[in-house]
Amino acid sequence: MKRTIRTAALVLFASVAIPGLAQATSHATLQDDAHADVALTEGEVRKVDKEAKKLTIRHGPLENLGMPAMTMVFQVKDPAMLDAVKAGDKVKFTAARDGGSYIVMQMEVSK
Ligand SMILES: [Cu+2]
Repeated sequence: MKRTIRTAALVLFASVAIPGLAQATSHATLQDDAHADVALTEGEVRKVDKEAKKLTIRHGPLENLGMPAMTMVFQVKDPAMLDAVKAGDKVKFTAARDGGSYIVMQMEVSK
């Protein structure tokens, strides 16, 4: 009898705890997508590919994405970003993840 009660309590706990966990996870994802209060990261444009609408950027750590410094290809939120920079330009930018790709959300050219 005691054992049955304990099992029932465990099942009840699991059914309450697991949806709570799922909610916390999706909330964190939404915050990343909204990139609220994401700090600007420094980078250097290595390549501008206007046809593919992509930028290759050597970037510092992107803390919101848990990414260390590296050189990689980004898509751009606004194609006008491709006209604003050329290879060798120093930039400050924020990026977000969209499935398997990364998108420059905001970018400033450093003088
Ligand atoms: Cu990277």
